[in-house]
Amino acid sequence: MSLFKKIFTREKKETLDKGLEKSKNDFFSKLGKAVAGKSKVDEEVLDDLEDVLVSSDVGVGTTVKIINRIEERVARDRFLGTDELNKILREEIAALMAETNSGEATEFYVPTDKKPYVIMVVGVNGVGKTTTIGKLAYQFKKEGKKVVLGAADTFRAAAIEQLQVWADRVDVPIVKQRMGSDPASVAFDSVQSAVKQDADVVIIDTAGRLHNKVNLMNELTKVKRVMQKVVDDAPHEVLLVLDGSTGQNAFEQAKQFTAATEVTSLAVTKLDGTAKGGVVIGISDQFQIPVKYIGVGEGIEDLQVFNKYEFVDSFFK
Ligand SMILES: Nc1nc2c(ncn2[C@@H]2O[C@H](COP(=O)(O)OP(=O)(O)OP(=O)(O)O)[C@@H](O)[C@H]2O)c(=O)[nH]1
Ligand SMILES: [Mg+2]
Repeated sequence: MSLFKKIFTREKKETLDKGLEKSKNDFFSKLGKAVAGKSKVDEEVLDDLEDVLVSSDVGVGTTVKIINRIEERVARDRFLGTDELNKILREEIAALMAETNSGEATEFYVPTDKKPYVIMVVGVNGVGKTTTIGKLAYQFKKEGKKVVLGAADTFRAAAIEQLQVWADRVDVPIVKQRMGSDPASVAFDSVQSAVKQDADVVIIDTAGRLHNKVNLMNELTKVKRVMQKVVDDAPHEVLLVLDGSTGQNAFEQAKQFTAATEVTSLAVTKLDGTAKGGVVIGISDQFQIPVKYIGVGEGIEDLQVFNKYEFVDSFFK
């Protein structure tokens, strides 16, 4: 590993540690209260632990799995001290996460067998789609990739301007039309432009706000269909962005989107400044679709490739 890589990895870890600070403080303070004055992990401690996990946005389904695992350990070992609970939780959550599809990668990566690799970014309004696209473009460019952005959120003039700001900041080309124009037409132009420029990756922004959910899903389907006229297996990735700070709402959105349209990867944003970071554990466990990226701040460097081992390590440090 080069010296640069080592420094970068340490910085990544520090950003993650800092981003998860609130979630960790909140979780361990609740856990501390749950075991206060108790030396043994018993039925009551497990009940309280269940409440702590649920109220930390891990989600009911995943919480039940974690509690079951710990119950098995309690049954196996005759005496389990509350002083060991932290270590046990860490081990059981790590074991549970190891079984998920999420978080195997450690670095930003664009597959080279698809050129251009087409990423369509979806999600409800305000979750961090445009910001995530800007941060991704920055990372891909840093890897030496040729990136094109497509402003297919034509619902608001400000949405196009915001993507333009990111395109300028990262210094990558953007394809756009006027506000109110057909998003599918912008997506078509974007993919076509990427092909002409021999780009490695094209990232398409879409609107999250439409008159209703059915309209939104229909439009996303149309955007997909139209870009297939240029690259027949596009989009190669449909990235659903979820706002981690909304906790259980993020869960709900993931459920609704994955039921209505094909989603192939997830990004969970705004993990900094929230106590709901546990939602990443639940989302990784409950969905077959991998969590690929996490947002840990508003800055250009504040998007990380989600790695479950690093995440658990940071959470229980
Ligand atoms: N703290 C923090 N803020 C974030 C993060 N990601 C995005 N944001 C902020 O969230 C707000 C909304 O982000 P956008 O990228 O505009 O979200 P969007 O999904 O494109 O929103 P619409 O275009 O309105 O649908 C902005 O103020 C971003 O700076 C993150 O990881 N951490
Ligand atoms: Mg946007």
